[in-house]
Amino acid sequence: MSILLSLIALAFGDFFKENFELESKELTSYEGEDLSSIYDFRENSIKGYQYVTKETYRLTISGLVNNTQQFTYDEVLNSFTSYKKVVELFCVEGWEVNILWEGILVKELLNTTNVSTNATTIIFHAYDGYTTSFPLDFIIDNDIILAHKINGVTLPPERGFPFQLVAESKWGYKWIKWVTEIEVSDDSDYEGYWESRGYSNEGDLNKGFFD
Ligand SMILES: Nc1nc2c(c(=O)[nH]1)N[C@H]1C(S)=C(S)[C@@H](COP(=O)(O)O)O[C@H]1N2
Ligand SMILES: [Mo]
Repeated sequence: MSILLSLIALAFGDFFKENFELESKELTSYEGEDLSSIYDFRENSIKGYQYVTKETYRLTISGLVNNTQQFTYDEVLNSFTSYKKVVELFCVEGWEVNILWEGILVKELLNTTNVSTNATTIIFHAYDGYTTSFPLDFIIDNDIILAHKINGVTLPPERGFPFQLVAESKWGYKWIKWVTEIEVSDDSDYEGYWESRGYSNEGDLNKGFFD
């Protein structure tokens, strides 16, 4: 039976593509550059889609900081400047999407906490238990953003609402969705969900994705 269903899915291709609802029409190009669609992502999250409630959601910044911070969704959007970037996401499974992202600078979030001088690493945690990490310098030097919009619309739950990290120049598994916590750490050897299962901790696009 499942073989039959797979054959039908193969035959119909896009017919079976997920089609969740967006708050408005997504952009198809930006400053002359063609964009992929929000529907071009393939879904392979470790625990499937996560539905985060905006009202009870908090973004926590913790670890090696002098003041731990907690922000509501609206506080994040209203207290920090948003920036736009067109960045391509490449999954190790061999697909990619070129997307207009809009979000706030992670370093501006960190600046509210007074980061300890011995911090080296930023560990991101998500609603589904997923984690990934980066050198602190990577986050600061590349103006890495936490996106709340994708192709001009609010991230739908299926795409990581409320926030997805735009880990430019890194493989897709570093682009953590449904971010709940940003932990400042001195553990440079920390390994996230896929990293602890054999994928490169550096996760650089211009290198292989296995360690
Ligand atoms: N919280 C969380 N973030 C995640 C993942 C996940 O399973 N959970 N999967 C990662 C992977 S492997 C990729 S390629 C990108 C995009 O995956 P998507 O198409 O499933 O959104 O999200 C990344 N972020
Ligand atoms: Mo992926």
